[in-house]
Amino acid sequence: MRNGFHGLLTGHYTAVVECSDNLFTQRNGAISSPDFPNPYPKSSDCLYRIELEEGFFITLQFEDSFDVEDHPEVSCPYDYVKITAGLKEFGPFCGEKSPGRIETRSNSVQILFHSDNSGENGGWRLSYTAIGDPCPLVEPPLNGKIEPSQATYTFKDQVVISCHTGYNVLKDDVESETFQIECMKDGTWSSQIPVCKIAATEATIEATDVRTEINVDMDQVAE
Ligand SMILES: [Ca+2]
Repeated sequence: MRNGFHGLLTGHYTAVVECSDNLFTQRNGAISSPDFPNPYPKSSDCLYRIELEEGFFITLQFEDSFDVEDHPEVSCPYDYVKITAGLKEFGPFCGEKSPGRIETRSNSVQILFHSDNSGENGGWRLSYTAIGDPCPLVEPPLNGKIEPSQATYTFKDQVVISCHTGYNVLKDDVESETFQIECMKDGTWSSQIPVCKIAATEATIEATDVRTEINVDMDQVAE
């Protein structure tokens, strides 16, 4: 046990741990207190930022092993984890009960971890994932198929539509072998599904623009 008033005083402690420049931009990741699973350093203010493209929603999952110094009567006066996600705030968290799963519904999350100048506690670790809203299920066109086939498609997922042999993809009066659509952040597809049209029996040979370009920049030829 510790002196009850000890950490309640505002002190001018110098942070001894460099942990305030942590930017995460991947859709999945793991974040922990410094030195985890060993006790975290004293007198630290750590800022971890997760910044993703708008349209993704970040979910945090704290591991069960959670140990941040607390106080039986005062809420997290010594050490704490605080989370800000857009206009929402979660925490402060301390004690030995893991915050568990936090669905922030935000593409931008800041995790602040503060420790005072005493105590020995194991700290915390979380993993995060980010996913966007789902787009409506897509059905392949008649005589065609879509790839990849998934139960759900969410923001950034792409689908390629192609047609069976003897058919071409027809989209906006243009025939092609495949057509790609993407699930957008508002949960709609970038384009409607094209149709599959019977390929013309007479081969239409378009003049191919064959150009031979010799691009030698004489200035850059050595010697
Ligand atoms: Ca402490």
